[in-house]
Amino acid sequence: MQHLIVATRNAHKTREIQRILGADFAVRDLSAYPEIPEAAESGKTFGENAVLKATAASSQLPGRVVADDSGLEVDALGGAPGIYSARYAGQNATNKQNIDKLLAELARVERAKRSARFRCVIALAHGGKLLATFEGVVEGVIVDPPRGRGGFGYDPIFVPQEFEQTFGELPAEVKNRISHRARAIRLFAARLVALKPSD
Ligand code: ITT
Repeated sequence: MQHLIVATRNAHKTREIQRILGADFAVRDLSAYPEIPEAAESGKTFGENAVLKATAASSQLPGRVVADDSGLEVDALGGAPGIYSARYAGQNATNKQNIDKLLAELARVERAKRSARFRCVIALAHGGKLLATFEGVVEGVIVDPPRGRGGFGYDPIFVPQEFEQTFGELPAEVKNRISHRARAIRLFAARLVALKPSD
């Protein structure tokens, strides 16, 4: 059994990462460490923000720490909301408020031009030092109105390529096989095999 701390306060991410990694891993997140302050996400890319979160948390925690920075890039909006996905409609915005804003911005964009992708960068750190980053992407399109109650965030408006249903409608097993997060986490898990036990 491998123990892993995910430097997130988003329980949806934690659950997905646990399911993607499977029963060989015991995953905990920062809900077990309320004393650790929230890292400032001041980077300009998913990678920079993932590194900031992972190194800040791992300087205060034992063992390996990973952080996930992720979001949705909509081509017709020049890649927005991108790194601002969680706070697109403002600090503390709800998923519904973010989705409503995105669909309003896309109102005049024809269906054929609604391509988008989810991107996830996983940063792995130990003792405050970055060890590696891993990136995963899933391509798809934005649909309106939202469909399905599964997943979180923008899942009800994202249909992955080669599927008809949104991530909100697809079973969690399917999302966790093909998602941006699944791809980044699988690269991470493959690298773990090559790391020394002390890393
Ligand atoms: P932490 O920083 O504590 O990890 P967060 O939710 O603030 O949690 P991010 O800054 O990485 O994390 O923002 C990610 C946002 O991108 C998330 O809140 C969703 O709005 C969106 N997002 C990321 N992955 C997603 C997914 O799998 N499905 C739907 N939306 C997703």
